[in-house]
Amino acid sequence: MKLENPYPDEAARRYRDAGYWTGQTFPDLLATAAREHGGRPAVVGRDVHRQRQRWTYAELDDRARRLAAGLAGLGVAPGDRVVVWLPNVPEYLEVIWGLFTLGALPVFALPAHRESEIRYFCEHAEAVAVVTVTRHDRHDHADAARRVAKDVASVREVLVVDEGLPTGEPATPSAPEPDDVAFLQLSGGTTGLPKLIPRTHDDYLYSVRASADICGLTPGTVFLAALPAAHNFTMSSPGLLGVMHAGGCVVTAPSPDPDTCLRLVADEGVTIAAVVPPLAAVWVAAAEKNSPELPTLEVLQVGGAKCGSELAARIGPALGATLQQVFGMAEGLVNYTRLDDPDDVVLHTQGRPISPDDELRVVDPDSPDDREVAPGEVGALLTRGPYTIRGYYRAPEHNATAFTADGFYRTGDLVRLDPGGNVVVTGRVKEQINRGGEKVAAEEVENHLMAHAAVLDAAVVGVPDEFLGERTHAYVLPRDPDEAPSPADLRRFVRDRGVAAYKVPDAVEVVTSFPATGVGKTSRRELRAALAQRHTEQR
Ligand code: J2J
Repeated sequence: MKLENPYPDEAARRYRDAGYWTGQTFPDLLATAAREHGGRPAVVGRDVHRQRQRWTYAELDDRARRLAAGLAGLGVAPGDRVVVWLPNVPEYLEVIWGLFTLGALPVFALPAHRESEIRYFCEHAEAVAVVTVTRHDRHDHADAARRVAKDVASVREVLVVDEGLPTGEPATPSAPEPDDVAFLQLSGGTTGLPKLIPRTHDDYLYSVRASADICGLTPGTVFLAALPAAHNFTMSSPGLLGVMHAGGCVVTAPSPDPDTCLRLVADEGVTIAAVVPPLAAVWVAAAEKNSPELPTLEVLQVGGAKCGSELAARIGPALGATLQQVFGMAEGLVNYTRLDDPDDVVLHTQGRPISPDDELRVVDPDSPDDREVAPGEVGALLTRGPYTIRGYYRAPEHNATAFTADGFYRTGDLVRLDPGGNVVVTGRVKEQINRGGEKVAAEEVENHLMAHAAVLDAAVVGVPDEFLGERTHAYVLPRDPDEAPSPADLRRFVRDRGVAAYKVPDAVEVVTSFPATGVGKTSRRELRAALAQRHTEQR
């Protein structure tokens, strides 16, 4: 599959000439790792049967090729989309590498997603299969996937890892073209429906190699996958792919909690881990209390949401590790503080881009022609570069506003740049709530609430939260105030529609009218801003 919104020829040529796009593909990455690091451990962790596994690169390569053959036997073909809906288990790597080896395209769902999201991914990507587990997090994933398969015509197979994966004689890896789409990643989203992000071998693997370099990864690296493996941060910044590029070892954590993870750090000799700020906070608190011996831990990466400077300052002393701030997005651009940056950069900024050819423009969010603000001033961040998409998958209408005419992605983030080119994230203009790194599109949740027969209208806003940074608050206008559903009913209603728990509003407030937001036509944005403001004033 090729990109619907390809990089212009001139840009593609420039990225190749600069040595960013090398022509390396996913199958090449695994083949190289198996050749150069065959006997080294690739992944360590508890499998779907809770048995401890430790697979070398040679073993992982063999498993991937057998699975590719098994999938082919079921009729899965190169170019087909397959929704991967798995927790952090070693088999996660087996499955994604089996798909890459076959040339099928993973669609990376999160373990927290539920039936309605999986159904949507399957429909939108016309997936032929879903790979999942029987049960995870007290939820019957396999049953949900089977219901989806019954309804969505394209889905022919539901593969349940703990029931056994298909296998065959090791397949010869596929040979995709480097500008083919390698997979579909998920966007946090700002609209009613999540967007899918097409990433090519060339663009993504450039970001992976460069990230591994920036983070100083070596064959001695031991990376703890504490956040969901499918998240772009865990996958590629430098993540499990960066570690595999370097020949290091991925440790899969069954849960991100500090008991589990700090023990794994000590037992497995973890050198680097990636977390969101609320998780960093609980790890730090646990370490401050118990002073565990974590001699191997060199780097704690914190990203996905803003890491406040107070939390940032506690990380080094508590964990004995260097903090690295990471400001990235599944659409592309990733910024890192560098490991040798001075404290003021590491504690107070979200770092600078991977590539000299990442273009960052900071513009007045109210300017119709995207006028740049003065250097150092706050504005909306637009970006373009060698690993940032030029358009979402099958979303021409949304693309018309999400990208500028000259191909810059509107990140929706408010930032300023310091004199050293480091980005400081100060807020956002997009209609999204960042719930401790989990992204919630206000409109998506509003649509779920409005599906309730007794609801006339709903507006979902982010309100400050000490632990998560933000949490969600839904204002609901009932059709008939005398027969208004209760907040608990409405939260249950949203959950029962089969959406990820993190999208269920943290609080629901039933109101008789939305506050006036001035004269004339009220936009959703103004309404949400007024409601968020009202909440802040109440505090
Ligand atoms: C403030 N906001 C941040 C940060 C992301 C690496 C790291 C994170 C992601 C990710 C990723 C932030 N401070 N340090 O894909 O490769 C918010 C911004 C951004 C959005 C992207 C990676 N780090 N954010 O979080 O696609 O609002 O990617 O635009 O999930 O998260 O979200 P997502």
